[in-house]
Amino acid sequence: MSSAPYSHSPSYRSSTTTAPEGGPSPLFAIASVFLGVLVVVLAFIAFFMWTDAHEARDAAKRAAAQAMPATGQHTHATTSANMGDLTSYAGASPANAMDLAMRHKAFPAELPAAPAGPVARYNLVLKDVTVQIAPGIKYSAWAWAGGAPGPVIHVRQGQTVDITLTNKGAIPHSIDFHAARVAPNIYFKDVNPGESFHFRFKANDAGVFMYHCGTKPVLMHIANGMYGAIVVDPKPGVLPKVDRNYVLVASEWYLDSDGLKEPAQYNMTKAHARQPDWMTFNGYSGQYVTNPLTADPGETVRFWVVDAGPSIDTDFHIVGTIFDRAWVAAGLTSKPLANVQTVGVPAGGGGVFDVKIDKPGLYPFVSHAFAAVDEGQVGLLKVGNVPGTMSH
Ligand SMILES: [Cu+2]
Repeated sequence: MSSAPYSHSPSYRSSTTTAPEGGPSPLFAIASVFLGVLVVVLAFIAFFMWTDAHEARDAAKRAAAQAMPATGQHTHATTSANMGDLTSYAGASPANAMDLAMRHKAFPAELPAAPAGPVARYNLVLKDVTVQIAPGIKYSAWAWAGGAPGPVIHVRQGQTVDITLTNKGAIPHSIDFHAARVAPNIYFKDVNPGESFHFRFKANDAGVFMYHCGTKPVLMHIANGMYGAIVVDPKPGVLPKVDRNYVLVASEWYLDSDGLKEPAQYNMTKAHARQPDWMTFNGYSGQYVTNPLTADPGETVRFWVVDAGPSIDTDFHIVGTIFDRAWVAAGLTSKPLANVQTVGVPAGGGGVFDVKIDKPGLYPFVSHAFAAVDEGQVGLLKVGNVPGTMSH
């Protein structure tokens, strides 16, 4: 795209520099008549092309209208519902926000142990639940029995993942595992309210992957809290040993009200505009600022980061240090980047980051796209026994 002005300017210059000087010659007059005819012919061609395009557009509109019922009741429900406006509720907080923040029980970021044996069984329950996404901010979520994100699933490469998905919500939902190589129409199918669905897949690819509800409109189901992370350990010896493992799921929230008195609901207009009110790690704004993740000086810490989106990337960075190793896109079979400052994790993607910090202190981890920090995508890694917390 940026080369367009350069490719245009030489031809513009050459046409001006070769224009005839002085009075018109007979040859120039003939050329003018010819050009005049050509313009008329071109105008006709353009008119017919426009007519064709117009008809094609009408046909596309008719096809889209016919396709509408097939996309399900949810699309219909959301288009007829109040879509909301772009009024921002970022930073809304009650008078006792600090007290609430201190009392909030943080989502456990420590990577849980992978189950032993050849099969890892998980029961996942989808539920309509009111969650807190920031101190004093309530949100009507479609999420999991424990809120959003869903439980961290941890398996070993080659293990069979055995999933039972139970839908205790009011509308159909589904689950899409990015770690699976399976036919989506069979495995990621909609599960009706009150029903369960059981399936298995083999975790053949190591890494950290997103899982999410894939029911339409997917934007709304993810934005409402239906996402989580699955860690697939590679074979022993592939990754260097570390002292601590933390899992962070980045996401954003789009609100139709401040959520202080009544739970806020999803706002489709903001979601389409990609203008969130809150952005979080593990579902709650700044929860690891008041409840920092910890490490001892000299330890190596591994962060398994998934960006659930639904639409905004996270630019992962730890203030005051540099990642010793970064597996971009979590492809653990390739060589990691060494000594990098900030690595983008795309919406729907993951990354693995190793960092060794020798000096005691409070090290903020952020999405360095700083609007994300203002909206809550920030936490602290507390290295050593240092007092207090800090905001960044
Ligand atoms: Cu859903």
